[in-house]
Formats: sequence, structure tokens, C-alpha cells
Amino acid sequence: MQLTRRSFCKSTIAVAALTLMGARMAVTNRAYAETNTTSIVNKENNMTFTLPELPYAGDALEPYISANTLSFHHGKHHQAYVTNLNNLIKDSDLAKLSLEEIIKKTAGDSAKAGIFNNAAQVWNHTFYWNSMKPSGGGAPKGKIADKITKDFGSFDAFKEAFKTAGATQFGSGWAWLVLENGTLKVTKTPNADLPMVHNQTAILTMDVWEHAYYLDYQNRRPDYITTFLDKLVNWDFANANLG
Ligand code: MN3
Repeated sequence: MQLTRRSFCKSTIAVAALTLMGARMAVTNRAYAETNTTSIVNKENNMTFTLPELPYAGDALEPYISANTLSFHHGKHHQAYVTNLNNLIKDSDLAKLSLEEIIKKTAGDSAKAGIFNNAAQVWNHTFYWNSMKPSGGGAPKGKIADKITKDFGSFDAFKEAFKTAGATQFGSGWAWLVLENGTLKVTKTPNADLPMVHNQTAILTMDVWEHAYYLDYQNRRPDYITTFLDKLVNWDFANANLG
């Protein structure tokens, strides 16, 4: 993580504010909370969301995901969702809520679809950055490895299910490893839809919107998915999310 002096100061202030506010934070996912406490929650003025920093350098996922892709995906797409969300909730009661509260409150409300979409995309992208790491991928270790074997039959069976979910999500969306009623499942969601509004806990995600891979893989989505599994998955994050 590359912190500028300005963002470091902001983070320090945010951490202090968080410590004081304590229960203000309602991030369901423990690891997600630990990795994003400085940036995902409302800032010191308690009204505005900020773009979380990437958990690694912008070129750290090369050659699998280029610095160019991350620059646009994080700096432009993710930032746009943050900016849109702030504009949409400005001066409303929603501005006082946590990101997850906003997502849950607006889910399924067609009059608030714009707010839901932008809030969920802020959450999804932060979760996606953390679902990858440099020198990641390959077979999992620890309790997630045992749980995958138990619930899918084998790691290869999980990989096939995840590849199929990613490749068959028509148009824009996400592939997920989730925990539902104590069992791991692979799911896919369209657009901004996400597990927390389906009584599921997110364990890992992969963005299959074209902007996630088109600069590096063009139309070869299956190659991007295979690379994600073989070279990028952050199993430490998955283990932490499993709780
Ligand atoms: Mn995206």
C-alpha cells in the first residue's frame, strides 16, 4: 500500500474517529473490516465516503492484471461509484448510515436503484481488491481448503464451478464464493447484486464486468478467470472471511 502523507493523515484521523465511534461500523465481514477500516466507512465528517486505497501497489498484480487496468478500474470506475454515491445520498437520511446499512436499506427498492447500485459497487470492488494478492492463486491452505473439499468434493470441482459461474454470467456481474447456511456455494450475480442481500456471507469475489479484464484479455474472459484462480486468489482473505 502506498500512502501519501495526506492520505496517511486522513487515515489516522479516520482510525481515531472510528475508535471513538466504535459501534458506528457495521461491516459484516470481519476480514473486510480489518483491511478497510480506514477508508470504507464514513469519514470524519461522518457524511462522505472515500475511495479505499488498493491493498497493494498498482503494478503488483502484473503480468496477470496490468497497472493500466488497475489504474482505470480503481482510479476511474471504483472512484466514480464513490462519487456517485456521495452525490446521491447528500443531504438525505442515508448519508448518516454505514455503507452496508445503505445497501441493505435500498436493496429491492426500484426508486432507490441508483443508490443501491453505486453503494453495492463500492462494496463489491473493495471486496474484489482484497480477494486478490500478488503471488496468490493455486490450491488453498488452512480451513478454507478443508471446507472446499467437504462442500464441493474436491478443489478441482470448486474450480470448475467457479469458472462456469464466471463464464456464464451473461453481461456484467460477479462470480462469488459464499457461505450460505454453513455451506460453501459458488454463485453469480448480475450488475451490482451481492451476497449480503441474499442472506449469504461473501468469501471471495471476481469481477466479470468487461472493464475488469478487457484491456488485458480482450474478449477472452475464460483466460482471465483461469488466471484469477491460478495466480491471484487471496486464500488468506478467504480464510479470514470464513471466520
Ligand atoms: Mn469493476
